[in-house]
Amino acid sequence: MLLWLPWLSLAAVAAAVSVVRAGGAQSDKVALIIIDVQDSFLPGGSLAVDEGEEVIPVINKIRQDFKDDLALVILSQDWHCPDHVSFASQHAGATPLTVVNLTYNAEGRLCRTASLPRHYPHAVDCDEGNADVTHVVTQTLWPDHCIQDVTSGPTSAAFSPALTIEDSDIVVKKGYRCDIDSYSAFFDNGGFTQTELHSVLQQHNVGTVVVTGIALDFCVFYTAKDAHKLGYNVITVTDACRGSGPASVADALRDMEKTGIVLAESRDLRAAL
Ligand code: VGL
Ligand code: ZN
Repeated sequence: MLLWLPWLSLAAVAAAVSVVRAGGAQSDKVALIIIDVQDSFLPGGSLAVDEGEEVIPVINKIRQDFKDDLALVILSQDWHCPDHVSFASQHAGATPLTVVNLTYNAEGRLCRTASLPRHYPHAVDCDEGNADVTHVVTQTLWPDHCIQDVTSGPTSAAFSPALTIEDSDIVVKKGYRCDIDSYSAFFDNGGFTQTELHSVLQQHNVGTVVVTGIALDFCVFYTAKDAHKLGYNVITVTDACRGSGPASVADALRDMEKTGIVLAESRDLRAAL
């Protein structure tokens, strides 16, 4: 059985799409990426991030201050089925933050596993003896959150009403496959499916992405890392992000910095661009 770590699979996908590192005359535009500023991650939400709401005025100000510099603004939207495989509610005996291994076959289909309901509609029968199982993805289980089309209550997927959104903004949904989670706004956690984000950025000749939002140690982190792997210059605006805990936030910041991602406070963003 091949151990399929998100990093390895994403590196493979990145190589396959063969992107040239940004910086040429063509790809000199800047995009603002706002990660998951949605009700479920804000106060009253089922997966509320401490001080998550404090990113909103900072992001709104960046939009305002840099309106002549931003070629486009992208909002990612975590967008899960009501019985999404990442929900602890779908796994017998599990509580949120339990970690499980999910297995996938060569076609990227989720294999039936003991903790899921017997007739779980998003899994297929795999035969490990036949080497059917080719990918193992480590999954942290979460409370139900960001459920498709839910617009109020703790599991709402709606963007915060306090967030500035304009008609020209592009919304990129992620995590919409019921059988695999997606922290990054580019690829799911198994590297099976790609969102439209990369092609949208390419169409707009974007070379630099400014990454903001929540959670810094999950979706912001994985999005920034994938953007870097795909060849973009990446700036993560630290005061425009909040994360789930101090230790994992510190780890994520250290990892991003080591990778070559620029960490900047919003007041220093002009100099970092
Ligand atoms: C996120 C956990 C599960 C995030 C999304 O936006 O960081 N975290 N789904
Ligand atoms: Zn999610």
